Amino acid sequence: MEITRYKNNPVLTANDVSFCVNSIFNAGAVKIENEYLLLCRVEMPNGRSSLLTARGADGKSFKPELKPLLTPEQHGPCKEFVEWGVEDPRITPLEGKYYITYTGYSKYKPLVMLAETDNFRDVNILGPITVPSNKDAAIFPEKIGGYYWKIDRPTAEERHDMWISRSPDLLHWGHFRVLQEPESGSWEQDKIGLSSQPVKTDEGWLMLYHGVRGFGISSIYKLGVMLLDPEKPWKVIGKSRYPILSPQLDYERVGDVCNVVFSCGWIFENDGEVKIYYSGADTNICLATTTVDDLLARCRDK
Ligand code: BMA
Repeated sequence: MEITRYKNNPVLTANDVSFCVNSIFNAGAVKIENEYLLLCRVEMPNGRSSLLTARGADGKSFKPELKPLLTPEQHGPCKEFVEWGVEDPRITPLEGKYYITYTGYSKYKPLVMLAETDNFRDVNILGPITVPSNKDAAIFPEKIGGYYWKIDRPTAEERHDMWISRSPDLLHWGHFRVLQEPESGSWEQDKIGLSSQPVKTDEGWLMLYHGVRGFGISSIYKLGVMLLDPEKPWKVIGKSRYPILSPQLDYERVGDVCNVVFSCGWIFENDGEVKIYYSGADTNICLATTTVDDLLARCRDK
């Protein structure tokens, strides 16, 4: 059975934005004290994306700010790597700050950018933390074994595996290892990539991922969940056998890219509920809910 969609989906569409955008989708998510914050990708009329903050008090309704938090233009010396847009942010709370990993898109192909913020009003852009081609990255929310860790998806030579690496300072990365390959002959056989930032649970690091399979002339994007060893995060110790969410409703099937559910973030509530923010058809922002217990049980269903 799939996780529960919010009955009033979508929670945000282009009509909710006060300036002209083609679409709003693929939002990073974080709860700061009692405020829910989404950092949303907005595709501007010229087809290039910026990142826009939206805030809300209940996790179900959001008000977008009047202007983007991060645009390609404000990237100074890194501008050439993001000239075609900034996309798909993931947010990790770490050592009292929020680290945003996002895709910089340009003629050089996608790469992973890192920025830090205290409050989502001012951002400090730290620069690229991969070479192209790479995307779908997030940092772990604490050091493990004395290092920072990140997951990403290099796409060299047309392979689409998830990788993990470590760093002493968040800027210099090494000890690269393959974390997970797509499972042949299944719903994720063409490619997989990290979706949400990893979150610590009693059983290990939980994270969402997306899996893609081509059908006829198009592809279907679905969501799954994975569990990583608490001390050895390069070891996958559990993985959902079936997708936890797949495109079924009109707002997931029809849009700029049809048959897509894609997530960049989730929020863990104190009572065990998990709010998963996802986008349907690269065109809106939606909410689905489940619990930590349910996600852990799915990871045991090998
Ligand atoms: C991925 C990314 C996402 C997008 C998804 C589905 O490769 O480009 O931004 O949501 O494809 O189109």
